[in-house]
This record gives sequence, C-alpha cells and structure tokens, in this order.
Amino acid sequence: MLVNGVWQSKWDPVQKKDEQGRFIRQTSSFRDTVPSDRVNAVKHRDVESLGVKLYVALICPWATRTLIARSLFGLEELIPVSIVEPQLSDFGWKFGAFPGSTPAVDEQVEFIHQLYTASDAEFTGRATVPVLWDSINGQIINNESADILRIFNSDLRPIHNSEIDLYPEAQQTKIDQFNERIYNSLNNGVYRAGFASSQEAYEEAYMDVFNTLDWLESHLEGRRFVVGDQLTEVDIRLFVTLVRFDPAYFSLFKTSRQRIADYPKLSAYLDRLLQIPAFAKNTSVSHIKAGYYSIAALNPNGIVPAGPELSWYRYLKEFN
Ligand SMILES: N[C@@H](CCC(=O)N[C@@H](CS)C(=O)NCC(=O)O)C(=O)O
Repeated sequence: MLVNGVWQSKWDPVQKKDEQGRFIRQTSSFRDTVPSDRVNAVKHRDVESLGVKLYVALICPWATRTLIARSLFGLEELIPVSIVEPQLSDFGWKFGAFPGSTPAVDEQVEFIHQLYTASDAEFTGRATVPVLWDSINGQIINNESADILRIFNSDLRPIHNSEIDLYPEAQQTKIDQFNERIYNSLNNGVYRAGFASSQEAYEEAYMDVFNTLDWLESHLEGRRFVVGDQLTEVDIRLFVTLVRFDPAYFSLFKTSRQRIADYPKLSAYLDRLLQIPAFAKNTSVSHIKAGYYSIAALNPNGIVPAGPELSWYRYLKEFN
C-alpha cells in the first residue's frame, strides 16, 4: 500500500481487521465523474475520444462489474481497458505477460499504484482496481465500482442511448435495498469468511453467505432477474460473486456448505446471465483461479486446483 505517496515494501496484502478478527474493506477515495463537456463533445462528434480509460483486474469482482456495464452499453471502443496480471505482486497490481493481461510495454505505468500517486502525490491507502482514469489530465476520476456503474448507466447515457437502464427510477429504492443486503452478506460476505482471523468471525460470515444464497434461491422462483422483470445493476453485482463462488470461494474462502451448482434456481440464473455476451466475455476462470489461489496468506504454496469442471464453462468458450 501507499503511505504519503510512498510504496511500502512491507505491506499486508490482506485488508484490515477489527478486534474480533473481522475483515474490513477500505472505502474508496476518488469519487468524481466524467466531465459533462466531454460527454457532450463526443455526443456532438466534436471530438472522437472521451479521454477516459478503465484499469481492471479480471480476478476482481468489483472491477468486473464495470467491465460488464461497459460491454452492455457498447462503450468498448470509446473506453479502452488495461488489464493487470491476476496475482498481486510485492508492488501491488502490475502489467505483464500473464495470458489475457496487458503487456507492460503497452502501458505508461508498470504498477497501478503509480496512478494513485500521479493523482495525489501524498496518497495513503491501498491501490485498488477498478480505476476510471482521465487520460487527458492524468488523474483518477473514480475508484469505486458502484459509482462507475452509475456513471456508465446515467452520466454517459447521452453517448450510448442504450435501451438498458440498470438503475430505473421506479425501482431505485428496491435496488438500493437489494444492493445493501447482497453486498454485506454475500459480495463482501465471502471475503469476510475467507479473511476472518477468528473462528467466530468466520462462522458469522459463513452464516450470512448461506442465509443470503438460500433467500436468493427462493426469491428467484418464477423470476428472470432479481428486481422486477428487467436486468438491473443488482444482477451485475450478484453475478460477479456467483461466478467466482464454485471455482474459488467454495474452497479457498471455506464457504463450503454447498456450491452454486447445487442450487437449481441460482444455477439457472447464472446460466441465463452467461448467455448475455457482456457477462460471458468478461468472465475469465483462468484469471479468477490464478488470482485467488495466489493469496499466500490463505494458500502458502500457491497450488491452483485443477478443478472444478463446471457446466457453465461452455458459455465462455467463444470468448476465451
Ligand atoms: N471499493 C472498491 C473495492 C475495490 C477492491 O477492493 N479491489 C481489490 C481487488 S478485488 C483490490 O484492488 N485490492 C488491492 C489491495 O487491496 O491492495 C470498489 O468496489 O471499486
């Protein structure tokens, strides 16, 4: 991590804990949006480029949220993406030769933390992905995936004019409620289980994870999507956890009561989403497995499991 703009060679790749051994995630610090004059300039074809770029890791569920939205809204040409290697190095996220990552020679920076110090020379904190980057001013616009989803959905709407609305006005209260419950107990719940440093904290998180999955399994009875009958940001935020569950969380994070494959409704829902190209093309099982199983605190020898074989891998073939 960075302390007053200086990279610390001795840093804990695992995030903070409270006194009971519970995992605590850092809050995001850059919370701006794409300048509206740039959006208008692109809309009126005064300029070709939005001057914005996205830095991601394919292992990362939060970064993957933003990639899915970028694809759904047809922003792939307008917003270029750079992909780090799946393993955190001693210098944090870096570019390199891992298949499917952006080679370091193609980048102006070698490490993601350099984006943080370019934006704030005194930055203290973890250098996380995703990063929405202003390539004209050389600054981070936003490093919070929940915001970036809304920026793509709403602030860039004049450019994409998509029929898809991930945060429709009539459903916003409901969406916020689902997001909150699913984030605390499932998206972050799996991390709380995996990184718990006491039996009690682990069991508390484990219960939250499976109570939420059980609830979603019954909620999805007769429904195509989680809120209303339309795809919303809730589906994207749930998907990124479901798709990592069986290949990684189930064994590495010890959330092992059952797999998603053992839940009929959740499995059918996962299959349904994976048939939408934006979901399948932004899912890389090789990055997910290589990345999670490289976490030395949880898997000291770095062995990447050969399995599992999952039926939904067939949806990814076209893209990998
Ligand atoms: N609030 C952020 C969280 C991002 C986050 O925690 N990213 C992880 C990867 S999944 C990261 O970059 N970790 C690096 C670190 O903790 O040093 C978001 O949702 O955008």
